[in-house]
Amino acid sequence: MRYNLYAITDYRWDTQTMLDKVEKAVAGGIDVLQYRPKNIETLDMIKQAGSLQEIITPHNIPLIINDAVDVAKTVDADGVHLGQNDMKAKSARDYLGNSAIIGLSVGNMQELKNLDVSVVDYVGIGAVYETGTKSNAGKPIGVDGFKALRDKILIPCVAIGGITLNNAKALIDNGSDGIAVISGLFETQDITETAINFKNLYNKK
Ligand code: TZP
Ligand code: MG
Repeated sequence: MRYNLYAITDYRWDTQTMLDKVEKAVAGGIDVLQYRPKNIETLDMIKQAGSLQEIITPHNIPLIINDAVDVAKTVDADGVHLGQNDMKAKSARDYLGNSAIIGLSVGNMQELKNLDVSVVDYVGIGAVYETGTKSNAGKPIGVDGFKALRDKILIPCVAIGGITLNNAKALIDNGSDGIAVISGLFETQDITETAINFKNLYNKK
C-alpha cells in the first residue's frame, strides 16, 4: 500500500464539486482517497462513496472512509480512518475483516498510547501546521512534533494539517510515508498539476 499522496474530500463541497475535484486529482496520480463526510444522512454517504468508487476504482486507488465504519462495510470500501473518539480500531477490525485498511489519528504522546499496531495499518499524525479546514484540529505540533511521534511508530505514517507544496518536503525528510491534504491540493488553481508536484516531492527523494 502506497500512501505518498493521500487526498481527502472536504465535507463542505456539494456532490458535483466533489466529483469534479476528485477526477482532477486522480489525473494527477493520487495514491489514496479518503472520503470525509459530515452532517449528511447515511444513505447520502453511501451514494457519494459509490460515485467516488466509480471514479477511482478503475485506477486502483483505494477508498478510505472517515469514521463511518457502517458505510465502509456497505460499499465495500478498502478501509476506514478512525479518530481518537471514533469506534475502537479493534472493533472496526473485527467488523471489517483482515483485508481492510485501518488508519488512526494521533496528535500527541497521550493519544499514541491508544495505538495498537497489531490492529492498525497506518497512522495520521497532526495537525502539523495551522489548518483552516478543521476547526477542532488543536494546536499545530510542527515538524518537530511530527518527528517525535513518527520516530516512535513502527508502521506507515502520513502527516496532516495545513500541508502545501511549500511545507511538505520537511515532513517527507522526517520520515512521512505520505502527505494527507485537503486544501493544499483541492483549493489550488490546477488540482492535477498540484497532485503531480506533490508526487514529485517523493520521486525526487
Ligand atoms: N485532521 C487534522 S488536520 C485536518 C484533519 C482532517 C484538516 C486537513 O485539511 P487541510 O486543508 O489539508 O489543512
Ligand atoms: Mg473521525
